[in-house]
Amino acid sequence: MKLDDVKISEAIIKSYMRKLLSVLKTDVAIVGGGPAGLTAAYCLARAKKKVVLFERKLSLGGGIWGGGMQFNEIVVQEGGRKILREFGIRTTGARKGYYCADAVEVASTLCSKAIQAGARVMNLLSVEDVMVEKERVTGLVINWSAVEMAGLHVDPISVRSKFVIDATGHATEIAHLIEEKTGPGLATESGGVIGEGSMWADQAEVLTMENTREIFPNVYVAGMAANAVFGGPRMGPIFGGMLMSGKKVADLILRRLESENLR
Ligand code: 48F
Repeated sequence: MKLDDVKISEAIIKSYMRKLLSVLKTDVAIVGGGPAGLTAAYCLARAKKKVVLFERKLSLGGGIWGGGMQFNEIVVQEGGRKILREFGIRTTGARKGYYCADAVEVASTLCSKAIQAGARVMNLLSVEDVMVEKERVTGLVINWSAVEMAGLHVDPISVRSKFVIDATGHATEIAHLIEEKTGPGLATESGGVIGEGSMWADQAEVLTMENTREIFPNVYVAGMAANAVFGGPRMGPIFGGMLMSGKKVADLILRRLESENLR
């Protein structure tokens, strides 16, 4: 068959537009495609919920790829290893309780499993604001990352979602946006983003799980963003807490969706 260059363009545009139209209204919109966001996307999509994940960068995976200081290996504890196994990702036991996984295998597998489970993953799109109606978040405001990077004066578009997950990592961007726009109404002691503490992996891993919760009506925080919002310490290249936080946030939202359907 003789290839027609314009037909290639037409195929891409039609297919992308179908995908974009399908994410205008979802059950859950996830901001950030690191380990927490991707795990949440996979768990929610597997439960047959309509999920979209927006990622600013070209590649998904957030902080996974570089492992620790560019040694492309990550460490997980027992709980994280169990989740990696569910994804079919291999681990090696360097020492009991400190299991290693190949960072490239982890990033690529989380990404492909989330998409194959049915999550829509939109890379190169940045979330620049939230929609707030009657003191609850009802959706997200998105724009091309290229527009953001170039600082162009181009208005964004909006997507509606029943729930939003801030999985933006250390930057905790959605929580910051909500605080800026609506005042100190977050579910923290100060009502605002407290900010991340210094390195203390042991505490950070425990607190990541505790801090994975709803921080504003309809908005949940997961992964490193959960610690940053509540003032928990940071951690190094240990990723069990990120994976478990992604699973926890999905479970919390699934319960909410279920109870709202029963009403
Ligand atoms: O940073 P990231 O990997 O977050 P995470 O899932 O995991 C944290 C670990 O990687 C590591 C750690 C634990 O060991 O300390 O840092 O909590 O992924 C966050 C992703 O969110 C994207 C960002 O590009 C990154 O890939 N992101 C951030 N803000 C936005 C965004 C935004 N406004 N719109 C779209 N994507």
